[in-house]
Amino acid sequence: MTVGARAPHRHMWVPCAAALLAGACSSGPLALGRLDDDAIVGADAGGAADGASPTGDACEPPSPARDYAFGGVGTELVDLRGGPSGRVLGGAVLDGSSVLRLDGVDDYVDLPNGILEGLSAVSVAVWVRRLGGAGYTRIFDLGTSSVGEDPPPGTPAVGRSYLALTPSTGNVPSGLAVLMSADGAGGEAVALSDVVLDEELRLVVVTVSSDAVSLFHEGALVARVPRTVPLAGIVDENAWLGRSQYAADPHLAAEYAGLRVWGEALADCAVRTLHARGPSAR
Ligand SMILES: [Ca+2]
Ligand SMILES: [Ca+2]
Repeated sequence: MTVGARAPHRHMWVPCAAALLAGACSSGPLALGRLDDDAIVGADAGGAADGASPTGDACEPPSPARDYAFGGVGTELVDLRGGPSGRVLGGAVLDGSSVLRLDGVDDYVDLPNGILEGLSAVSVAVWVRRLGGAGYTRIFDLGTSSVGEDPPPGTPAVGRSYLALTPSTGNVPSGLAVLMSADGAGGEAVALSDVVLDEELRLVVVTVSSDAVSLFHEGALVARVPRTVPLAGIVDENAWLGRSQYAADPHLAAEYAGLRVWGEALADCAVRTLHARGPSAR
């Protein structure tokens, strides 16, 4: 069961007042976020909203808590912030190109446990190039399964608790979506969009505040729903890129060029700044 599946709606403009004042956002046009009418839960639902900072610095992304480097060689995904490394598994390797390619068969990245531990808000930014594949693949999936940590390949398992980002689902609209649950599929809440990832490198950002779950594509807000699942209810012992807690979901074929995590919900405008600067800027 999903909560929040909705019928299609109108477009709306998402203002960037702080960016205009501070000149800190993209020099491009204001972002057009495509939102459902019932997905808007308040002007500051995403955390520190545009215009929230009297000093005009809401557009400047804070330093991330974790910042994984895809420019290495081998199977160790180093955290530039000094935290524990992730491991690249299934045969994929970092080749020094700044891009990690996952084959969509059995490749995935196993990130350290406890990324969500102790957090009441979080943001995850991923620069990813989707290379196709079925629905319900996972750009990331931070959680655990019915058989706990590290189920061997082929072990039947379903998701128990998770914060996950998928390119497509069986919902309407069926595009890029956030899936969040502390109680399996029956307790799943979703933030849906009609964004279909093409085969270009794209920035996708998920923010979870005390009030809302927000989804951004290329700096633009594309979905925002009330947060109904507590972050504290998620056990993140399987923190994966490219692999789902649900064993039946296929692995994702994709290239990754950046992954950052913050222990807070980024302001909408800060997400646009990230997009404008690209994956190599720090
Ligand atoms: Ca492989
Ligand atoms: Ca683990």
